[in-house]
Amino acid sequence: MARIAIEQARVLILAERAPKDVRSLGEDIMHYRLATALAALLLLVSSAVTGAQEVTLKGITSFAEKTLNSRSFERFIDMVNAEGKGKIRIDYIGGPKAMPPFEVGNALKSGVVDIANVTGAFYTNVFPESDAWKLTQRPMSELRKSGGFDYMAKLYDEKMNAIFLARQIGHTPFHVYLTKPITKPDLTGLKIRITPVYRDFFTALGATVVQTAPGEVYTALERGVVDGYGWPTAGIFDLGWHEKTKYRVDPGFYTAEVSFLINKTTWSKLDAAQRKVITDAAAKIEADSAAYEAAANTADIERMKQAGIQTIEFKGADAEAYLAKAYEAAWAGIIRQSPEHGPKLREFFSKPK
Ligand code: 173
Repeated sequence: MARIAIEQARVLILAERAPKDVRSLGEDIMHYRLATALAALLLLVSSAVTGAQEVTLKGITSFAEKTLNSRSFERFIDMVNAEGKGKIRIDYIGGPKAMPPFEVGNALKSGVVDIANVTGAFYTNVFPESDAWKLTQRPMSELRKSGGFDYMAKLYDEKMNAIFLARQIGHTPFHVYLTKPITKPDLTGLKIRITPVYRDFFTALGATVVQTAPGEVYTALERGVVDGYGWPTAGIFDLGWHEKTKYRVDPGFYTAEVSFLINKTTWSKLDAAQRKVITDAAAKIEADSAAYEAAANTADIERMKQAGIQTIEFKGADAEAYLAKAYEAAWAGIIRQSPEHGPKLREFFSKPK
């Protein structure tokens, strides 16, 4: 491309010289060199004025488009495309209709997509420790200083060829939602829909577990394939699950995580200005997430009440035992899968004793 431009400029400059009969060979060579240098200079100046070409990144979300867990990614894309005009833009490919959620991790690793909105539980096939984000009991701002974030960032680099940009969901617990009541923390005899987030805990509570993507939950409830499911505090109205849900179990446990990741090879090709557009927008979303989630959770708790969804609440020592079991079962699972990194992550992520 640059070579063609230089050649064209050289032809134009050379056309300006004296008629052939009054030129020497030495003059011709000198003219040729001068023309080449001038053309290259012109090209340099014009690209410095116009800036680098606009780069387009392919963006995917692992949650349904325009639903709670995708909305902050959509806000992020809008910010990048507005701030990055002429420099960088994200082409939003969409959600699970474009790509199954459990394939997003591999697609990001291989560069089939450049940027993804996804939770660790959906790519344990690529990087088992990713599911440990749910066990953070310290804010991201603290983890970014304590070394906990850097420890994970190194694993993202090594295992996933990815860079972790921002955690857009990080202040919301998960719950058990049921179609049948329970009277104590015991799911014996119940079939519960899971992802890796809930597997160890629900199994420890005696449930029979069935793993599905969120897009299959409604049908599983409708057909009675499951008696309940795990999900964060907010979002059950997005896909109509409230129609089939009778109970929410409190307290909630863990802290849901949904984050933006970018392919490292893609990242390495961006210049400083393009990277700044991305990191500024990502930081803004992470900083806003607490307020964003609090509003969504308050609204959905009220909406569940209005919809007649009853709360089954464990209190006092029962609640404590329930939560202790949740963390114990999950850490045991993480450490079983990653004896090397699991214990380190537990130290970084757990609340001070
Ligand atoms: O239940 C799920 O599909 C799941 O693992 C999850 C994780 C983070 C946010 C929402 C759902």
